[in-house]
Amino acid sequence: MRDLTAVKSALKNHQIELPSWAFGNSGTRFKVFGQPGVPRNPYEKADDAAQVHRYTGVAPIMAVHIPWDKVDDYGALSAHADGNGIRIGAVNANVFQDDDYKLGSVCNPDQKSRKKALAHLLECVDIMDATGSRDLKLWFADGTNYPGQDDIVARQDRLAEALGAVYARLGDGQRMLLEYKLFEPSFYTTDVPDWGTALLHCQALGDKAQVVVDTGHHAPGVNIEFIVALLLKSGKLGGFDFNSRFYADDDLMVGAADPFQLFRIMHEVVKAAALYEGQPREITASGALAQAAATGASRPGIAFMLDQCHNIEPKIPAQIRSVMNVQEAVAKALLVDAEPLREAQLAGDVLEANAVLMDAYNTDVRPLLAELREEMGLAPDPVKAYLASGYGEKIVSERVGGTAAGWGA
Ligand code: RM4
Ligand code: MN
Repeated sequence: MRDLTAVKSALKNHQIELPSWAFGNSGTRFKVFGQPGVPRNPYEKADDAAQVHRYTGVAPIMAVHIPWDKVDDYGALSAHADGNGIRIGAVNANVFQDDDYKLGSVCNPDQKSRKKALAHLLECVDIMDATGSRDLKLWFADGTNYPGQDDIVARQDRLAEALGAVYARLGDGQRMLLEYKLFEPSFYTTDVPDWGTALLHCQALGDKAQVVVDTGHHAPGVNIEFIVALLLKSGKLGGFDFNSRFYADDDLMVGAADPFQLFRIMHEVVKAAALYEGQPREITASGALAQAAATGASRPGIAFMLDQCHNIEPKIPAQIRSVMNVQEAVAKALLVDAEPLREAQLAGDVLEANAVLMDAYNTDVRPLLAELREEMGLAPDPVKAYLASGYGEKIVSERVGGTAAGWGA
């Protein structure tokens, strides 16, 4: 797509979802370095998330994590977000921080622990009803540390049973997104370690169950865009948790470690016309999605979420930077000249096909994005505009007393 008006319009429609937990304190198992002015409750997290949207114009959604974001009145939280120009997004369940989950949550050999975990997952759907959220995001820390510790297949059966019960509870327009992760905290087996396992469960469940790809949850060197392409083709890509990693699940700012990988991922998304719900299809690819597009069947929107922690950098500008990094990758992906690329591919012209792709990647899209922001009535440099706003100083002086929110609290 080289028509710049179309590129800009796609960029305006593409929305990014922010994690509430990115605004609280976080760290490693060695040390959490507290930052002054961090939110003390979910309402203040929504205030901070709204700042990111205010300066980028494309991040009007904040995901919540339960119980970290537990409030008495979710309708009130939703209204508070709404009053700030954003809305509550995915509800992230947390079945990994309770003593009862030492041997797992829904896969635990002990039925009492399994029941407790399931009750929490169902409670998260109640919260979705109150907040109007579309997505329930499920990540399980379940697994084992030693060979023989538990039966791999029995654990899968327990997982399927719990997922089935949650699925049955989903209302119209609600989805469950199943997230996989290679290892950690378990070191021998993980019960949802990869996209194959997640896909099998989602396929068995039905249309409302989809896979979420956290970019930090793979072994080094895994070709993530391949996974993305196949999930898109099968209509089973529900969303992303974007972040960067150098070694394991580092949760650094997306696009910081490997902007080229992010571009390659977004290239697959753009090819599938999946940047936003109802995106017109520019080129016809093969497979289920192309057929769906041809018959006018609507594709469910993909959730483009960030899942990051800002341990040493200031949090709000780091989220703004992350949104900008995603936008840059999307802009470059939109600039890929689809027709010449396809011609080169069909002609077997290896070098030309690669050159077409690299040409888009090597384009400096920052002027285009600055122009886009000005068209949207925003400052061309969101980080600079935020820093000049005085909001950072304001929260440091206002948020005194109380307990700072943190990852895990
Ligand atoms: C997990 C997973 C989940 C996120 C938590 C905080 O590793 O990525 O998506 O909710 O971390
Ligand atoms: Mn994640």
